[in-house]
Amino acid sequence: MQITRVGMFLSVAFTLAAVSNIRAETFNVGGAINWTINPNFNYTVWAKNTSAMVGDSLLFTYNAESHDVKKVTAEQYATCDEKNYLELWNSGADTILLNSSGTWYFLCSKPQHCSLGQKLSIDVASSRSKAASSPSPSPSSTASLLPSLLWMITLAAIVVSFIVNVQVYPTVFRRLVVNVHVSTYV
Ligand SMILES: [Cu+2]
Repeated sequence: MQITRVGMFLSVAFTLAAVSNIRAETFNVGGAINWTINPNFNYTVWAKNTSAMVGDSLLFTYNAESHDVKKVTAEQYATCDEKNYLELWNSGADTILLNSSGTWYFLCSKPQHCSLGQKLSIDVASSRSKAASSPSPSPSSTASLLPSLLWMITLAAIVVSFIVNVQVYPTVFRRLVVNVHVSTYV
């Protein structure tokens, strides 16, 4: 009975570790600048430094009285067509799930905002490896550190679960050690 619970602890730890390996990311559009008019800031250049993949999300943060977010086509993006759009968000804190690969286009539909630079095109890869292998101006980005970091989290989860098992079920653990010991030398 208790052995089963130890097994459950371990499987939960493994599941958490597995989930953390594929966990989606949320990118705050524009970083500290957020979503605004800033002629010196290029949102598409910002996007090239992210490595967005299907399942990730974009968070648009802005003053809802001054801005909005419209998902548009490539043509609407190129011409700053602020009237036509595919989808509109205007809460001031919009999380948009990137549920398909390819290039996504966004702009602010307030007059002149798009032509003043409040527009974003972002490439969404179908997998993290493709996103990481796409050309990036900064090769030492956090994306390359991510896999090893996730392995460390995985190991930590296993170690923590082990320690918890030892403390919660000391007798079971002792029995487990004996079993392992015995089976090793049989
Ligand atoms: Cu705007």
